[in-house]
Amino acid sequence: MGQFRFITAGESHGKGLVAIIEGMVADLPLEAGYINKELKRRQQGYGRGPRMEIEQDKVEIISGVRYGLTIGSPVALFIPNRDWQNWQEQLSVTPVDKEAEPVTRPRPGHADLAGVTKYSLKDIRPIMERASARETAARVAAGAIAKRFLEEFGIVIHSHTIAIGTCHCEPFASFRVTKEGCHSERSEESHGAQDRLREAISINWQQVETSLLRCAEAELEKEMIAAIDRAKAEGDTLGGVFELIATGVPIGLGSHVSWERRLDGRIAQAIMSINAVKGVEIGSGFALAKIKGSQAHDVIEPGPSLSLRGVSATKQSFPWHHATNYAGGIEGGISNGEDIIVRAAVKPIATLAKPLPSIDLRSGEIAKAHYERSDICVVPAAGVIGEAMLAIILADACLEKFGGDNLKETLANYHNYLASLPHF
Ligand code: EPS
Repeated sequence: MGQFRFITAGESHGKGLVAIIEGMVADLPLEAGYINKELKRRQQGYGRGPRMEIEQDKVEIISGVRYGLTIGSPVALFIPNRDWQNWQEQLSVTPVDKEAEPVTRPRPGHADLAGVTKYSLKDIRPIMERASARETAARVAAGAIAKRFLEEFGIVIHSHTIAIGTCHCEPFASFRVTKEGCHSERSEESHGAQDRLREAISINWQQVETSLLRCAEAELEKEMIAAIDRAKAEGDTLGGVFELIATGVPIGLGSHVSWERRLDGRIAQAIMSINAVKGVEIGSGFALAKIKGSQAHDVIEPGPSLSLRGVSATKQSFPWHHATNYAGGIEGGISNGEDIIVRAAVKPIATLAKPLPSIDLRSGEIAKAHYERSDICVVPAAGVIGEAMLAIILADACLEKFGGDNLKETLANYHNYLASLPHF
């Protein structure tokens, strides 16, 4: 743990965002264009506010890369904030003659009240600047390096939106639980389960990438867009659920032996740390609590796995496979060779055009919460941030498992590991 480390700095309307990434091996091909593609993906999504029309996130690689290859030293990244030019007075690093009017009406659901109290400040502005989801641009930049590294192992991470407010589709690896009991694929013919797995793999990711909401279902997307329009008209905001699927993950990342080494725990922490995320599930998650053990676990069957996992299916071919993937690719805190499936619940944005009741901290009197231009819905962007955070955890787990200081060394260790596995 802690092989791939990163830290970010920067305020939402400050000069820019910084990320420093430590622990990446040498000789990984890396170009700013690769990181910029991820930054652009994060800026998309129906329901974003006017700020996204101002920003065109582009990274400058300051260190750690030479002639297009990493050199093993910390990689420092800088993403300028274009909006900074409109905020230079308000966020001046040096003292100014006339300070900006302080923000004193905390927004319920934001870091405002707890933050201003904890840091003993009179102005909420510094809290809202750093609590802003703008910071996630720096995470996506760091995550792009992790993604680039994972590509070398054939690991690919996708995200899609499966719910906006009450508009939702069936999550994959799910159970249909009714009052009469559970109807899992287990009760159907066994190849029914395989069909279901195949379905999960056959999401049209190209369609997701061109969809306004990163949703694979066109009809559902229309309903979601209408729901966002309604929320906007009402001065309100909407949350939702995104799902992450990592394919090609080798068996054996993480460990059952100590709490902090468990891969599912590490993933949950990383995803939960994303602004506005209030719930995380792995595999069938909360639905597993409603059913019996005989229905909940992924039966192990003899025979090679179907060629469902692209690269990994060929690289790690075992004479067994799991009939289903309710565990979401992790058992006992260890990756089990199946796809890793993670879902996260994103609460509605806390900045409301029709503000909630609050108080003015100067007078203690009832007052409407502070309002500034904001987004209506950020679930698609949150999915891209989720990809970055999952990539960071998987890159860390790969570095921990395979070690090495140069990409060649790491990949040689990886291939040796696969060759050394018992094949019964
Ligand atoms: C945010 C408020 C909005 C969002 C911002 C997150 O910014 P502003 O206050 O400048 O209108 O657009 O998100 C981003 C800037 C971003 O890059 O994602 C908030 O309060 O969290």
